[in-house]
Amino acid sequence: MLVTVENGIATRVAGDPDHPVTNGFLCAKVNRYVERTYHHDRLRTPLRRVGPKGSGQFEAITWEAALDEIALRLGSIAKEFGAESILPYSYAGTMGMVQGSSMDLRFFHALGASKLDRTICSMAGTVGMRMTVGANVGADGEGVPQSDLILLWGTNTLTANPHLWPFILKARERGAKIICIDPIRTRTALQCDEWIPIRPGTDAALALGVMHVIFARGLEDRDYMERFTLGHEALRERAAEWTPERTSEATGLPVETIVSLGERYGASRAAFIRVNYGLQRHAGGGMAVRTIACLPAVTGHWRRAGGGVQLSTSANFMFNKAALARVDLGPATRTINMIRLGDALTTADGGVGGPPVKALVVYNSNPAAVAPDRNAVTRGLAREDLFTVVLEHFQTDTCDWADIVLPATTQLEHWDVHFAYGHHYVSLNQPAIAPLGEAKPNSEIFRLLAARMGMTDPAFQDDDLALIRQALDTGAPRLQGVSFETLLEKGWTRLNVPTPYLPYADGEFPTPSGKCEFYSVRLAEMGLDPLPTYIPPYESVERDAELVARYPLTLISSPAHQFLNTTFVNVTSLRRQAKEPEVLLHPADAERRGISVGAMVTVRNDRGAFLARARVEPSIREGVVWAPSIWWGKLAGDGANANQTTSQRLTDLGNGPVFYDNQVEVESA
Ligand SMILES: Nc1nc2c(c(=O)[nH]1)N[C@H]1C(S)=C(S)[C@@H](COP(=O)(O)OP(=O)(O)OC[C@H]3O[C@@H](n4cnc5c(=O)[nH]c(N)nc54)[C@H](O)[C@@H]3O)O[C@H]1N2
Ligand SMILES: Nc1nc2c(c(=O)[nH]1)N[C@H]1C(S)=C(S)[C@@H](COP(=O)(O)OP(=O)(O)OC[C@H]3O[C@@H](n4cnc5c(=O)[nH]c(N)nc54)[C@H](O)[C@@H]3O)O[C@H]1N2
Ligand SMILES: [Mo]
Repeated sequence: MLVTVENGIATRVAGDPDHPVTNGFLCAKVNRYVERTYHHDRLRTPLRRVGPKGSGQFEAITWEAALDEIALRLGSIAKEFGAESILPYSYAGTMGMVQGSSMDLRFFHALGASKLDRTICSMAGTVGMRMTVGANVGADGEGVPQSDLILLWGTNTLTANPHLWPFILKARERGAKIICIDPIRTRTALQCDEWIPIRPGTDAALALGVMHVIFARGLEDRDYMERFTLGHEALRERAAEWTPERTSEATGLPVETIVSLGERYGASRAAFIRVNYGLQRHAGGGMAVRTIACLPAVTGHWRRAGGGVQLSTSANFMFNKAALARVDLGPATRTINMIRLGDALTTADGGVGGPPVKALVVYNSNPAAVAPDRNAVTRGLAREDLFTVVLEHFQTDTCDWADIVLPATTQLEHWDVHFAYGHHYVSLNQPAIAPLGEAKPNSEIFRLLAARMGMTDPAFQDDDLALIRQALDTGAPRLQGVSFETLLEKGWTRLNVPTPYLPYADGEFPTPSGKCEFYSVRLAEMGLDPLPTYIPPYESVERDAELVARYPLTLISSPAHQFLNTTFVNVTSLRRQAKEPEVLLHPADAERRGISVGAMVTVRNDRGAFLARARVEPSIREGVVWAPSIWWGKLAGDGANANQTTSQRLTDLGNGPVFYDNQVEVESA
């Protein structure tokens, strides 16, 4: 991202035209980063609560007063209940190593606070990849122009990852077909050659059905399987069970669709499968990703540029995370899964044993809106005896529950270094403007807090530039040639991998066996099916017919085009485009309920409810509804959002969230 600065004021942001992936353009949201940065609601001073909890009434205080109060309260809570009663909470506000995974972690480690298992986004799929190919490393998007078939599988590319699109268009120019597998006909599906409206949570069944067709037609690459995979005979037997008829029953897709997909995938030479995180937000999300990840090893597509599966490229960025986090600064402690925040705040033992959570320190996250089972989270945040600190740009839903709010700098105002999860370039984030008001970088805030709390280890003296150098200081071959100096030169540097990068062209899978593990000993040891398998959603006819009878619609609350999780919801121009909370229904589902276009409806289940304006279009699978998300509760008419209805249950692998494994009913309000 390039920033134009005039007289110390940022006036424009633009994509770097020289960057091979950014390619001169930014996404719809980040295009508005200047508007967001100078928004009249930007927090400019520390704040202390003056009204009742949740009222959002604050007074401005000095940094001295804020830091003194936090140090005093955390100190006395640690003394009375043990430091594990303090819980940090952070996630994707910034994913920079300096502002999200360094001084903050050092501080909480030295304090002896509970650790946070940061699972809310990607863990099911990440573990699914690890168990299969060995790491969350997949095909290179820069190979896509050489693909002859593209499957956008559970991903809304034009919204969530638009920088992949130009590569897809190049492949299309050369004759590649693009297929979108998604219960919703998203703006991405509209641009594809074909839309496969799968029943949510059944992708593993579809992948097994595709394998069935491949084996039945003899379209597999035997040589690749024999040399580079483990358990291909067992996989062949498993796939044999997944006839197109059985697959059709599980996925709700016609037999012909399954056969045709299997034949085309099997006949292609270098199919690119972009799975993303949307499809793993179901009970069997880990297995779903694992099963799909087996496909290019069955057909040998990993051999060729443009072939393979990409969930992420992130594991290629082998930054020196241990040196940044310094877990050695403190004692071993308990770990709390961030998805279970509702439980953690409303039980006497944090939900996992040990002391109650008495202090919550939030940064880079808006848990009052993004965490599942929002009613439980809110009950927790409302506790009079909970001391809550939030580091933020804006007074979010979470800030409303805080005792102290601290103003943080934005991307334009601080240093950082970034990994990526869709490409292979390290980015340096240089400050373009001075911090607004009294805002400080997260790193500086935790440095100051460490000093206030008497933490004298030299690790707390490192400044942001030292932290960037430490992040890059590793022996990892893929980071060779990536240094602070090379990054300063043009802002970004490609990892030390070829273009395009073919991670598994010659096997070399980083698994225990060195092969792609169709059969996984590790999964067997965990008591799970060692072979790819279909695990139905929790809230499905297969597992809970009674619940599905009461709540027959599956709610998907994936991102609105204009929002980045809850970031940007308060940016006026973007919220205007998003209009108001909406829910998309299939005409047949709307008719059955007497719901007409534009009607206000209640979306509800046993966990909670929210209001939305009905959109009625055939661009969604029957039985599925879509609420573009994630709204700030307080910017929605009823103070509610989709997470009112989502559950704290966990996925099969990685203890991830099941946001879209969520049955609801919709009725006129
Ligand atoms: N504009 C925008 N871009 C973003 C984000 C954002 O909030 N806004 N968030 C960023 C983040 S943090 C992430 S993790 C990524 C997420 O980006 P994606 O991985 O693309 O994930 P989602 O948007 O959650 O879901 C993508 C699609 O999966 C579909 N889907 C849901 N369930 C299933 C299923 O069971 N099977 C199949 N086949 N499809 C299913 C949904 O209908 C949706 O269209 O995007 C990043 N980019
Ligand atoms: N229902 C439903 N829920 C979901 C999802 C979904 O699809 N549906 N998606 C899930 C996913 S994939 C994810 S990743 C999570 C994301 O959940 P979060 O990580 O909480 O992401 P955001 O909602 O964007 O909130 C990030 C906050 O960090 C702040 N921030 C940004 N930069 C900085 C900084 O430098 N310093 C400080 N102190 N603050 C900063 C922003 O102002 C913003 O308020 O939500 C999850 N929740
Ligand atoms: Mo995410």
